[in-house]
Amino acid sequence: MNVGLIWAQTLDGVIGADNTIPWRLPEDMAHFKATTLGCPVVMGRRTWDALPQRVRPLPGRRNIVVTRDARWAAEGAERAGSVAGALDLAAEPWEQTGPAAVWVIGGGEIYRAALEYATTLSVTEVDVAVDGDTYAPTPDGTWTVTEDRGWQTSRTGLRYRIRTYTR
Ligand code: VY7
Repeated sequence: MNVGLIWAQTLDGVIGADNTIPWRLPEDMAHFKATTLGCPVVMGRRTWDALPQRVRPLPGRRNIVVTRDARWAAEGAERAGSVAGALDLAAEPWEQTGPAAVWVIGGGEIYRAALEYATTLSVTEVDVAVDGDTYAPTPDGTWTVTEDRGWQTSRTGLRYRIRTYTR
């Protein structure tokens, strides 16, 4: 099973501020949905809490939430005590066969713990300057950019590009 990480960041690497994403980019949300639909998604408990109630759980995907709190439970979510445990859960066969890929969808603490298991990174770079408190990991020399759709302009006016790293 391939393990992918998917995030959107500013050029400085900011992914969040006060448990929210400090910009609006509908094209990136569409990319996120198209990429993750049908695959299990792994997220931290803070990211789960940050999802709007109307999209919680994210529809059409197994939602696996990482928390150290053994008593935590939420409708539509499965709990795991660690990222490794979440990836084990995600690998279990769902219908006939196991999933081709699992996507780790955040946040910062979970990306850092999951990076060692990952073979794919989908990184949306947003040309915006915002103050943040949560940062993306920096891909090291083991990663190469294997897809780059180039800079685009959102209908919101923000410039962004979506790149894929593999190793
Ligand atoms: C998370 C939402 C947040 C706020 C409002 C709506 C990349 C993104 C994430 C996470 C963007 C989100 C949503 C969007 C997805 C819809 C449901 C509504 C769906 C990430 N590159 N971008 N993110 N939803 N991890 N990586 O917007 O969700 O998928 O069904």
